[in-house]
Amino acid sequence: MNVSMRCWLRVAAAGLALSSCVLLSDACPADAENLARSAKLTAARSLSAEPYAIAHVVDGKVTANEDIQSCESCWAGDATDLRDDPLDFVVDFGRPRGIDRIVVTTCRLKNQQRLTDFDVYAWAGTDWDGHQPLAVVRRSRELRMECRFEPVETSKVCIRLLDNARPTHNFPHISELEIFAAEGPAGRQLKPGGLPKPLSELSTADELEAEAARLRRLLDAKKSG
Ligand SMILES: [Ca+2]
Repeated sequence: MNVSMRCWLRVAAAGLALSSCVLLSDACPADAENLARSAKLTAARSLSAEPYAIAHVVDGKVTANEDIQSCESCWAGDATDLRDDPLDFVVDFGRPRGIDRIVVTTCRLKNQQRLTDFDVYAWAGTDWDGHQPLAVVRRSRELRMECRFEPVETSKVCIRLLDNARPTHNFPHISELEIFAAEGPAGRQLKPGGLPKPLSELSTADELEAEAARLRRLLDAKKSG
């Protein structure tokens, strides 16, 4: 792997603090149904300890601490560096649902926010729509990250965890996960195409150049827009 190229790609990707996600601090309506509660939850990699069971992300309990040595009512990922190998957290509704809002709440341990960067993708019938994430969050300092997006109809979403504030960029935590039904009809047609390859899987010069070119285009569009 070309280390300098990977570093450049990381910096370029970090600069793409896209505005597709609006972080809000207001609470969700009390009567809104959290679709994640009845969904099948699957994480690609998890910390193998009962206190961090995946069911904790939908138990309605948000971690109250700010800086302690353990995080109650959370799920946690493993020791892999998220920057090289993003961790996919999949929420499968079992049938198509119209959605337009997701709330991901993390926690802070040892004064390190345990999730700061993630993308959200929708399933497009036969594969993920990797072309256009539903939401993009970068360098968040909010523990409760609420994202609204154009309504889509999908049977599952993938939350791709990309980074946190730990120096070793691992052990991401989710304290609570909420996904809400859209009030209106779907306004965007999803297109299957697959999730973007993580940097660790870009092995050839052509793949690295293609990713660099993609990021340059996105950077140029952001600077001009
Ligand atoms: Ca919880």
